[in-house]
Amino acid sequence: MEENTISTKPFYFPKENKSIVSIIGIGGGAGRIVNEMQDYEFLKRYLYVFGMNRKEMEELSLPHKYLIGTDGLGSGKNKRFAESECKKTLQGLDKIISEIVSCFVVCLGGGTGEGCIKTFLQKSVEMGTKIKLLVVTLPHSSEDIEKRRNALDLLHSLEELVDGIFVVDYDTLPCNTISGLFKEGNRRVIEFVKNLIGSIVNRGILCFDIYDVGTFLKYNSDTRYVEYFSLSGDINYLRQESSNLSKYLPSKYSSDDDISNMILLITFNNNDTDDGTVGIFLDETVHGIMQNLNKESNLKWGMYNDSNIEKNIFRLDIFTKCN
Ligand SMILES: Nc1nc2c(ncn2[C@@H]2O[C@H](COP(=O)(O)OP(=O)(O)OP(=O)(O)O)[C@@H](O)[C@H]2O)c(=O)[nH]1
Ligand SMILES: [Mg+2]
Repeated sequence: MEENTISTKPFYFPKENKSIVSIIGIGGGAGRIVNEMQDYEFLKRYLYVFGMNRKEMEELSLPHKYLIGTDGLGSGKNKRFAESECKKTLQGLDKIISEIVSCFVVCLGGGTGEGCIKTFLQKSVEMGTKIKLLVVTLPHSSEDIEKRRNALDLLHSLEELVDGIFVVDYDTLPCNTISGLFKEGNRRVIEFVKNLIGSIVNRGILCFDIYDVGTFLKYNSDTRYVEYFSLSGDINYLRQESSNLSKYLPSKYSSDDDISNMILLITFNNNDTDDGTVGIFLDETVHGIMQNLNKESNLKWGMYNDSNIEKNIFRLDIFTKCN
């Protein structure tokens, strides 16, 4: 059977999947987001999509896509139906869910994603996956208040099954149209996944490993929610911005002191940027960030090369947890 045709049988799985990472989109919106992640060559091999709507899935170009249920006609917005179809076709999921890092993407608010996510997560817990990440979008209030409330309740009930959660809340995005919201939602989910997974699987100048991310997620903080933002510019700009990082965090955090855990990824053009500039940048910006953080906070940093970045420009990808 060709892998890029959607199977009418419940699932088709490759025989061997020893991948250290799997990124799994469940439902229509999540499927489109994960499909878009193919733009990044290094992510391609980790991508999987599951859905119930055959027509929607035919529009995706990624090779590993699987139908939940047998008819491909959708969930009818019925979470219970989606859940029971998902449970029936669970066998073989252990070939796709990685035992090392599994990242599940769901756009909350629909029948398929909301109906199936718990089953996937429970399977991952059963398999003993070391790092279980959940990335969700929350429906906009204008879509339906009740839908949003249900999504928040479901999200709360999933907390105990995962190590880390990243939320893109449509109510907080600066967009006026639904298509604008979805575009920005896609972008934010992709940036988060690309940069966090990239820090593990890409070789850097000063690298990160899975246990660094595991420590960030599991220790020194009671929350599972991760905040993420990115800053990019020259030394002067970054020195100034990094002196008050809390302005990039949700308003419930009042100062850099609230940050309990941080992963700082520094990316620049190592072939072009002068060593002296890198040294000053590290001394001033990175050291400055460390000094502003609470003494008990746990900071891990890594350095990566990107030859597409302009000379003497640095990008900081910042993941934080706040208590
Ligand atoms: N970022 C983004 N969000 C989307 C997109 N499509 C839908 N959404 C959001 O995702 C929510 C759920 O929609 P779907 O992903 O289609 O739902 P589903 O899981 O496929 O479930 P059903 O369609 O009910 O079977 C919506 O309420 C929107 O808020 C998309 O293409 N991009
Ligand atoms: Mg859908």
